[in-house]
Amino acid sequence: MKHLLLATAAALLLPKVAGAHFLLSYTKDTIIERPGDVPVKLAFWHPMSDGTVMELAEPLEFYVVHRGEKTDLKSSLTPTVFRSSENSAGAYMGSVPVKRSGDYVLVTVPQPYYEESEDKFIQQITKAYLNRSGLPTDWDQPQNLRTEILPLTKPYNIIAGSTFRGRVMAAGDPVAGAEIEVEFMAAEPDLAGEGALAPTAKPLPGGAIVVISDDEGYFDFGVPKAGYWGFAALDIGPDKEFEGKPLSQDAVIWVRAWDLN
Ligand SMILES: [Cu+2]
Repeated sequence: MKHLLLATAAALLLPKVAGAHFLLSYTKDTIIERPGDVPVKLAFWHPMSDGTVMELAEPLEFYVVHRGEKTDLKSSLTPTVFRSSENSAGAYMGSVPVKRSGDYVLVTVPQPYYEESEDKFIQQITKAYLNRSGLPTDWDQPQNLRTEILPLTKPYNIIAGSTFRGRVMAAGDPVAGAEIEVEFMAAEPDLAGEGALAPTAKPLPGGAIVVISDDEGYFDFGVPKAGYWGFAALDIGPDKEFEGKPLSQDAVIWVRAWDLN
C-alpha cells in the first residue's frame, strides 16, 4: 500500500484501507541447529510488494518465552535502518539466545504507529516462533497478549500445500468475524545489510489476501508455497484509542512453510 497516494481514495470511498503492512520479527530460519544468539530484524513494512517501510520506534516490549519462562530481550535491541524498493525508515536489530531444546516464542509489542493518511494509530502485537531439536514446548500456548493469534498448526514447520489453522483472541476471548490479512514474505530481509533480498513472488491482483474468522474465532488458510507467511487480524484488540485518536490494535503471527522434498 502506498498510504499517502491512497489517502484521498480512502477518505472518499473506503471505510477501511486494506493495507497489507506487517510488523516483521524476522530470523533467517525457524529451526535453529546450533545453540547461540540468533539475530532478529524488526521492521514495519509491506513485505509482499517490497513496498513502503514505516518508521519503527523502540518497541514497548520485546521478549522470548521458552518452556513457559519469559526472558526480556529489550537490551539486545539496536536501532538500524531498513530499505525497501520505495523508501527507508528506522528499524531494529535484536538477538535471541537459543540454548536448550524446545520452542522459543518471540513477542514484540510496538509503540502505536501514527498513520497520517488515515489519522489513526496502528499497533501490531507480533509473534514469531523458533525451535531447537524438534522438541515442542510452547507453540500451542497463548501468551496472554492484549490480542493474539493462537496457532493450531505448529507454526515453524508447516508443509507447503497444507493448511495453517489459527484462532483469533482478544483479551483472552475468541473473536468472531475478524478480518485477517495474509501475506507472503516475498522478499526476505538481508540480515547482514539494510535492505531486502530479491523478491520471489509478486503481489496478487485484487489487493490483500483476506480470511474471516468463524463464530468461534477459528480460521484456516491453505499455504501454497514454502517460506514465511504472515497473518494479521486487524483492529480487534481491546484498546481502541491512543492519544485521542482511533487505534487499530492488530494481532500478527509469522509462520514458516517448507517444501516436502
Ligand atoms: Cu499499509
